[in-house]
Amino acid sequence: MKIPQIPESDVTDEAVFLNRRSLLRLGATAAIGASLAGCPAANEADAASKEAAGASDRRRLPNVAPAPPEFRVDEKPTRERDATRYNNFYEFGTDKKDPARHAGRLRTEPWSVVVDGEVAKPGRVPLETILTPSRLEERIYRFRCVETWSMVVPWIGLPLGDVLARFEPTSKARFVSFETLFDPEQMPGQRRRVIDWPYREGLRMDEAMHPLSIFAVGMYGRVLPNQNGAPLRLIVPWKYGFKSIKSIVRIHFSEKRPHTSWNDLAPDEYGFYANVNPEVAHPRWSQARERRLGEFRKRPTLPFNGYADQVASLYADMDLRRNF
Ligand SMILES: Nc1nc2c(c(=O)[nH]1)N[C@H]1C(S)=C(S)[C@@H](COP(=O)(O)O)O[C@H]1N2
Ligand SMILES: [Mo]
Repeated sequence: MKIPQIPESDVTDEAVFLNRRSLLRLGATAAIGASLAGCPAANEADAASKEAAGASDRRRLPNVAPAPPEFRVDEKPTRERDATRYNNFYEFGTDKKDPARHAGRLRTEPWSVVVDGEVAKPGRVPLETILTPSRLEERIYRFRCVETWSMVVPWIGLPLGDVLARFEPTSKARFVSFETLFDPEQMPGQRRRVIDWPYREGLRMDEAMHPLSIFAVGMYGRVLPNQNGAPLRLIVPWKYGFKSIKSIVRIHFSEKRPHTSWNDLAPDEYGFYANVNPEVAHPRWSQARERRLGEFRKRPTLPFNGYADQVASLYADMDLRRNF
């Protein structure tokens, strides 16, 4: 096992924390259904050769409503290649290139989501049912990882609030949480316990119901590539990227604040709220600036990732330095 040297370029990496931690543990213990499926690559070699050819075999999503102005940033989208080849999806490995290499083996069809907790209509819901009543919409959002890289992505999805409302949360539901698939056969990164799998994230109900929050099923006009969280992921653009949980199989409503993966791992480094905030530094690096994928120079990070006008009121009575 390699002792993790921390190269300068890696100091903002979420994985650095995990490497330290798993070393410690080692020391201690042993030394739209068919419509969304596109054509998943049969195996990794296949996926790799398609990737090398630069071909996108992902299915184009028809009949997508264009983003209204308040859901469309006026900035050049990141190149699709960059957004789909540089990922965080630890279920497939902790290197940024691992998800694009290995996520081809994830079967995204059939897919269903378990809905439970404080809700009038619990059950196991096929993905098609989640998607059918609404028309898909494009949303062009900034996306800011806590590690300080960022991008601008044309997502395709539907308002999270519309979907959640259909399950009829009870009056006790104050939070909603989400879980990613746990299946080490398909997700080889889960064979190492870098995280207490499954990956979990959660939001306060008012955050989830906010019109900026979406379930994404596509990007750049096509279904999501597996490495970006197919077939169903969260996008909450004013929060750090780790809140935007991928490949969701469970939606749970609760009265109490849920446990969430990164907050459980290192509560002083990754808050539950995780609102993008240039004024609150991560304990190991500043959050004042960020680098867009494909760009060289850094730019200032904006409060709430540039969505302050739309979301700051959600936190009017909170101390955002304490509740970071
Ligand atoms: N299940 C799961 N969801 C996840 C992650 C993960 O490792 N597993 N990484 C998060 C982090 S840290 C970021 S920055 C974004 C990255 O999304 P992208 O690869 O589409 O850019 O996904 C988030 N969702
Ligand atoms: Mo991230």
